[in-house]
Amino acid sequence: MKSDKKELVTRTGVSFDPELLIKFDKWIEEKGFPNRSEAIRYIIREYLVKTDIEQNPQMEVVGTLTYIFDNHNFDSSAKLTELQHNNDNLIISTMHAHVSHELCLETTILRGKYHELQKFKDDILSFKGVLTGDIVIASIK
Ligand code: NI
Repeated sequence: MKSDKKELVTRTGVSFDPELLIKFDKWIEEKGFPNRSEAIRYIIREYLVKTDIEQNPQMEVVGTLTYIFDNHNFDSSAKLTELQHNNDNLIISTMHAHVSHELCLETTILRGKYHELQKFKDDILSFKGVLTGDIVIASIK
């Protein structure tokens, strides 16, 4: 059954200097937001969630860690696999792609406490042969 209850919103005004507003409108257009309100809400939500997670390292989160490594310059891919096995409590799934003759890309879906995911990220990204990578984390509360 559809609810007749309307979502309440509060209107507020934001002052911009013209230069910042031009840049913001350009960004809004590039990203495809339908209007400034949607863009501002998105930015605030992102910021609040990020701040909340960073201030609560024990918070249960989900995320993906994506990294590229040089398969030739790798002292042992077995060590990387061992590192993954040692963190099997965090790893939901891993996908591996051979992106070129030398390079491999892996994306790992993770679930655990924020600080555990950060530690895993640091362990992987500091590994010999890993060239670049990043983690995306989201709250699940
Ligand atoms: Ni590969």
